[in-house]
Formats: sequence, C-alpha cells, structure tokens
Amino acid sequence: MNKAELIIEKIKASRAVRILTHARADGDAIGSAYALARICRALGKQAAVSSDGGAPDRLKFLVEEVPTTLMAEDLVISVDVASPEQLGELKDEWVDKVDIKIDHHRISPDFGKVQWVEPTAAAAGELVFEIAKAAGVTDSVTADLLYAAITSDTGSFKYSNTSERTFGIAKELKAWGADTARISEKLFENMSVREARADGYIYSNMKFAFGGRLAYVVITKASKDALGTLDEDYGNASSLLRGIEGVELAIAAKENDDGSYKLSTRSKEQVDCAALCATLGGGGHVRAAGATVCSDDIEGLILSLGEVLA
Ligand SMILES: [Mn+2]
Repeated sequence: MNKAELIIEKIKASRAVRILTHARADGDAIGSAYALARICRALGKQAAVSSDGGAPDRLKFLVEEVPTTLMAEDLVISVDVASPEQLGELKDEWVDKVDIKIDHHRISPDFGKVQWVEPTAAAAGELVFEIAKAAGVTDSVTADLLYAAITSDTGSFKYSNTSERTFGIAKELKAWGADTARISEKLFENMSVREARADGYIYSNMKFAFGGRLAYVVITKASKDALGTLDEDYGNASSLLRGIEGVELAIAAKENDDGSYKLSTRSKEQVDCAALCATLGGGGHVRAAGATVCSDDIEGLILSLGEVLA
C-alpha cells in the first residue's frame, strides 16, 4: 500500500477530519487543504480546514462555503506545513494531535504519527493529487484547487522545482476539467491596488550589494501603515527582486507587529536558501525559504547573509 492509499484508508476509518495548513496561507496551502477536504467529503466524512489567519483575500475565490462546525474530529491531517512553528497560533492546540503530515519541504522536522514528505514534489498539491486520483475524486472543482496549488508553488511552472511529474499532473488536471485560464487570471492578473502600492514601495526602496548580486528591501511596519498596505500585500517582494538582472540572491525583510522581522529569501542558481535560512532557525526550499529574526540592525544582518555570495 502506498502513502496515498494508506491515507485514504485512514480517512475511510474516520468520522470527521480536521485539515491544518500553515499560517500566512499561500495558494498551495489553500488549494491542497481544500482539495483534501473535498476528498474527505466525497468519502462521506465531515471535513474542515484551519489555518492561522485563514485564507488571504486574494485566495478567497478558492475557498468553498462549507459548514465549519465539526463533530469532534478523530483524524487530523496537516498539509504544506514544514515545521510546528508554521502552524502559528494553531501550534499549541494542534501539533501533538497531528495524525498525518503531508509536506514537500526539504527541511521538514518530524511531527505527526504518519509522515509523507517528498521534497522533490513541487507543491503539496502534487501529493494531494495522488490521493485524489487514488480515491477517484476527479471532479473539476478539485482539479481547480490542485491546479491552483501547483501553479502557485511553481510560479506558473517557471521555477526550478517544476518537473516532468509536475507537467504530467497538470495535464491530468486539465483532463479532469480544471479551468486553467481562470485560475491563472485569478492568481496572477488580479493584483489589488494595495499590492500595486506594495510593489511600488519595493522597487523604490530596494538596495543592492555584492556587485548587484544581492538585492534586498526592508519593509517597516511604519512604511506599510503609511501606504495603507497590509503584511500580505508584500508576499512577492523577494520574487520581484530576484527578477532583476544580475541578482542571484534576493532578501525581503518585513517587520512584524512585535518588532521581529520575517525574512523571505529567493535565489536564482547558486545559493541554497533553505540552508541559509536554517542558520536562523527557518527553512523552506533551495530557491525559496524564510525565517523569523529579531535584530536591531536588520540591514547588517541581511548583508551578513549576503556573504554567501562573496
Ligand atoms: Mn507548498
């Protein structure tokens, strides 16, 4: 029995399933979690999705209105959650109750009784796809959710994590009826005015070092507030900077309400972002990773990370 079949057996043996995903949920988190919820419901189970902060506005189109009250759940599945810390506010209540962990991050510390972690998967959605296929849940809504998950984490199939398997899954999702043009438009051509202002801030305040190979930006709470923008509007800051000619490593530092900083790193070809962020207690993927840090000299900290380019 493979992992997908094992998970289906556990769902079938349950009554109500609680699905957890990470704080500051992204397209993979929301798409994978709600697709998994549909699989559970198709198997006759109650299912609910929980994450710290819920779905951000730009992803609400993916979220189905379903009853949120659950009978006492007897199965807890986390999806796209690398570490207990990524559960955010949900960590204390739920981390010890996770029965099944489904993840694709390279650095993915142990939690959960059954773990299915495949770092070569471009998105958690690739693993949930295997479950959907094995369970025979191949309707167009599930296909939309999984396509949204995969196209989000691959940046529309542009990032280096995009594999032959990724394209194979995309082909099958299209055959299931995924409305790929609609999903892409909603995800990538639907920028809010706030996000546009955030992008303007990033391009206006970016700095360079190491001969232009490091690009970085510091986004303070005061500047976010002054522009009428929210934390979530800066989600692609490091991707924007990586997209600039000559940049190998891009770092965005966003100040949190408590004065700590959320670092987001992206690299093009050489720097291992997961390893870089692991030195700060964070994690992620080779080309995209993050960490939360406390520092009185955030710019100095960023420049010290840039030493990897020296
Ligand atoms: Mn993911």
